[in-house]
Amino acid sequence: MTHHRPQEPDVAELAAAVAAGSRHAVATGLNWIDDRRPGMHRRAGELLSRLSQDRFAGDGHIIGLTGPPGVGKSTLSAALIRHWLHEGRSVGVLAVDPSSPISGGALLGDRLRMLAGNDDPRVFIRSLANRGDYGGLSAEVWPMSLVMQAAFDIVLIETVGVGQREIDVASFSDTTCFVLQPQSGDTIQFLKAGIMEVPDVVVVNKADLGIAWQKTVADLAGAIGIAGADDIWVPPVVPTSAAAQTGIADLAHGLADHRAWLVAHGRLAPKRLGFAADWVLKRLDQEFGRRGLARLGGEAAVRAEVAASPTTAFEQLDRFSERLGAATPATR
Ligand SMILES: Nc1nc2c(ncn2[C@@H]2O[C@H](COP(=O)(O)OP(=O)(O)O)[C@@H](O)[C@H]2O)c(=O)[nH]1
Ligand SMILES: [Mg+2]
Repeated sequence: MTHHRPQEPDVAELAAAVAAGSRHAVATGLNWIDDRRPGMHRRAGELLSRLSQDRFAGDGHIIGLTGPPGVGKSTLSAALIRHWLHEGRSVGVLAVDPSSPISGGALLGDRLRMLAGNDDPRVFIRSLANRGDYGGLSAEVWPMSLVMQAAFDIVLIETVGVGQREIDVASFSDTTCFVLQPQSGDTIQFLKAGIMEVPDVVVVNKADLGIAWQKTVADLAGAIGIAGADDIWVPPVVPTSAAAQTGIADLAHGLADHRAWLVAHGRLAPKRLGFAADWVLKRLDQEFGRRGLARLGGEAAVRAEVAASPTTAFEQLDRFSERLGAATPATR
């Protein structure tokens, strides 16, 4: 799918409009990232380089909301959006919907739009549906979240987290929030067994359905409860009802607390730098495979170089590609 229009705006103009929070400009920026033709992809890289200069390690909050289908992620997103708007904050949402046989593709974004309304200029919702290509999709989410981060106070990324085909939200979210509903014994076992990575915030939604949530909260706390050392974040377990809109403020506080904790412990900037490296590695792997990576000295060497360089991930990817003597530039 391409979105070329005869008159594309100038990169500097578009970057300024994105930074000013224009939803139209954000939509254009996301289309640029999505556009697979060579010229457009290079322009997307330029846009991102401009946007990342001041916002890359700066403010904003990128939150990944994940969990099995049907637990109430979209309903909860809508409730959170209302909460944040009430606080005077703008919100961008990426609904990552990998044409799941369960949710039936584009439903996720549509449902969210229906729940949250899309007429407030401070809310922007984009659905990534039906791409088919899982790896490609996950590589695009990070640059897209950067565009949205430049425009909005909060970026929320809803993904379906189930099974092995899950998009790794932890590789682009400052804060990863896992949502489940009462009596989710499997998830608790996965956490206990270390099969599932411990999220930063855990939500037990549908607390309106009866008291079973209390046991689920206690079981979860038992499964993830690490004795609170000062340099270890202890994930809060927050009961909510997205339907009855209870616990939403607690959840918003839990998410904000995690971000504040990252900043206080000097972890936010390194974490975001890690996302940049993750993205560079993903793209190198897509285009040059394991061998290409090995020729650059392996993953650790690439990570170290990304961390040490003052330039953006996009320029770095170009340089790595040049070094590999690529016929096709990394920005395609
Ligand atoms: N009783 C109850 N139902 C809820 C709650 N949150 C969501 N639901 C319902 O659960 C179903 C799935 O919700 P949805 O937000 O689409 O879940 P998602 O697939 O995780 O995004 C819908 O029928 C919602 O109305 C809640 O807090 N309580
Ligand atoms: Mg949903």
